Amino acid sequence: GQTDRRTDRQTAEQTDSWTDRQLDRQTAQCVPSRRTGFKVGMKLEGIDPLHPSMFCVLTVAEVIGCRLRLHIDGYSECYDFWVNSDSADIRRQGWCKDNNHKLHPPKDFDWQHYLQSTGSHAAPPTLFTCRTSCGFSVGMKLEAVDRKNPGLVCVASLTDVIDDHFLVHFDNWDDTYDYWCDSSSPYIHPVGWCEEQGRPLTAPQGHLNPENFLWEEYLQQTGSTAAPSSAFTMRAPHGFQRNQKLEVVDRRNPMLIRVATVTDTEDYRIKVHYDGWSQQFDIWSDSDHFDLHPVGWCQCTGHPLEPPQGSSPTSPSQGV
Ligand code: MLY
Repeated sequence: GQTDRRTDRQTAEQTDSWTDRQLDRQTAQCVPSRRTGFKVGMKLEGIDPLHPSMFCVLTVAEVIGCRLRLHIDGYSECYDFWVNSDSADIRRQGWCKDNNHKLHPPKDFDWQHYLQSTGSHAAPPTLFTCRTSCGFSVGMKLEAVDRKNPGLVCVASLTDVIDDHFLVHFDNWDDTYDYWCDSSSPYIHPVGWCEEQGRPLTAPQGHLNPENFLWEEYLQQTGSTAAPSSAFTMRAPHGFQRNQKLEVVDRRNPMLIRVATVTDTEDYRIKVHYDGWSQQFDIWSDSDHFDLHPVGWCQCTGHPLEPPQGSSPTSPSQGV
């Protein structure tokens, strides 16, 4: 409507490059809310992808469309990672303090002092996406698939809950197996699920009698409660079909987004082929993965799209 168009125009006036303005005009009807106000150098707080239980101080190192390359302050650039600007994994400066989360900053860290001494600015809170809450709380137990060993369903706990997302942790293991998900994740089940399904349940590491693990006993010993089965929700079918085209982040070089095709589907996953590349680079991806985008997404958000290799004589060289 009228208001939307006015907002678009204001956004266009704020952006300084001709290309941005051009894209705005072409795509005003198409996910304009995806445009991002994040700028290189802005500071924020967010989850370290290699240690999903930790929040770190981050700097925006690069912005392409509405994707951000984030640098973990105090660490090598080799740990930089890409997120969408609406990611649940990034938070405004001060969020950890206000929400009782430990921030793992570089040594001797204080935000105000840090911003001053580095001559930098915090990313404005308005740039971060608002979220709702869920029926899970910290400490609740459940049965969860170990994503790194997908054949295992294991005893797990919720060690963090933020809005509608929570951190699944495997009892007595380190946090490198942890993952964030929401109530509709197909990888989590209420206590008792394995028994019901006649599947083995992997006991906590070091459990004295792993073959005869008993939930009742364990809940009592640990003084914890089971996550209520009512809090688990059903994920809607994904709707992807074979041969559909999409735009997908290149898993080996996450700076790039490529033209791709769905070549197979499962209930919660799809197989993705990067057009023009050998099938050996095909990947299985969760159907709700943030790296899957509909056709047109790159154009809408102002992100380059890598065309299929050898698709046109004028296409930029792809490198190998
Ligand atoms: N062979 C692996 C299995 C680890 C499983 C961890 N899960 C249950 C969190 C190992 O011992 O490292």
